[in-house]
Amino acid sequence: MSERGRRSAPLSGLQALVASRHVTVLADLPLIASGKVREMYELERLGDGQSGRVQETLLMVASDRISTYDAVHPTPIPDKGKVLTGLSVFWFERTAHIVANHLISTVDGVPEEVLGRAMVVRKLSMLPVECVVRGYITGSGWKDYQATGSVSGIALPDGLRESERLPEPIFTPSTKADVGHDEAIDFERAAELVGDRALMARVRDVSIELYSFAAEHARSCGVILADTKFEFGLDESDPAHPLVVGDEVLTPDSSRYWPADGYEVGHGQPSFDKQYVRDWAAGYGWDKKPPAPAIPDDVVAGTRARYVEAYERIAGEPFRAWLERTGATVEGAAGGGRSAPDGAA
Ligand code: Q0N
Repeated sequence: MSERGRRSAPLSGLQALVASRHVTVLADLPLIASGKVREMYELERLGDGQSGRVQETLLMVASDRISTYDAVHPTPIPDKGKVLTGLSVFWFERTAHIVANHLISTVDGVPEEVLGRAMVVRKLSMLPVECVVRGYITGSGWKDYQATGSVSGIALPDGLRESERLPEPIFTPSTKADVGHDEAIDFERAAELVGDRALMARVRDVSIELYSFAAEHARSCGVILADTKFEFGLDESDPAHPLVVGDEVLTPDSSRYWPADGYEVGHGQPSFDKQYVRDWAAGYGWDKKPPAPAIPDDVVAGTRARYVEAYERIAGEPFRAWLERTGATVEGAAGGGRSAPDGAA
């Protein structure tokens, strides 16, 4: 095909996705789900030599895409996918005493080109509800409270002000809408959708425990975890621990993190990670409707620094340590070098 023909040929659906959305195509791996920011690929069945069981596995890959106001910007934030994967793994490792999780490995079975931003995970039967826990009254919870005095059927005290800490964390599930916004539901509706009220009660209790554990840790790092969302699944091949938390956990994309410094009740709080983009977009005059505008270099750099700061504050180690443990390539390195092992020149 001529140069000209190649350029003018219509893109296939997959090529268009890759070109316009910074989606990584991994050779041979079937893409089974593509979200705003992450992709899920099917992997080979992992044979377990010990037990003779086979485990179905997936590869979850976090991109550097960023969304604000539900729209994905055309400009990626370098290393964002690695920061979010590193944070998710940090929390998976520290919350395994609360509930089992789907993480298998961030090294074995991960293709080189996505090292640092991918996880091999167990394939689960996902529950059809999003498990939101709120410790502060903000966002859609604040709207619902103002309209009804309740959130997800939970009556709250009178006179709460925007961004105020709740007397105790509340479980406010929602349904996974295919298009548009998730719909808030109460516990009973969630139990109906899941088809097992006792299981849903366990999911609620575990969600609140995960939130409380993480919020306490975050607070000690100068960060408020206002709310967060979990997705759970069942692993029928593990009868001792069938309930498993999946997806990403306690990342800035699945949570609202606020700087504790400057926290003030009575108005919305700045986002720890996305505030530079939101402030810039407001000044730029974007109407918050898609398509989202390209982000200028200085705002990209400031936002990248905030993600790295979030990692370092919460994980308590240099971001470089994550890159080194996973053998990730360093974006900044000329020619895309591997991160140097400890002690290497
Ligand atoms: C799964 N999602 C929705 C875009 C979609 N461990 C698992 N097993 C089976 N299915 C899923 C998981 C997980 N996690 C979850 N789609 C499939 C959320 N996202 C995840 C990232 O990619």
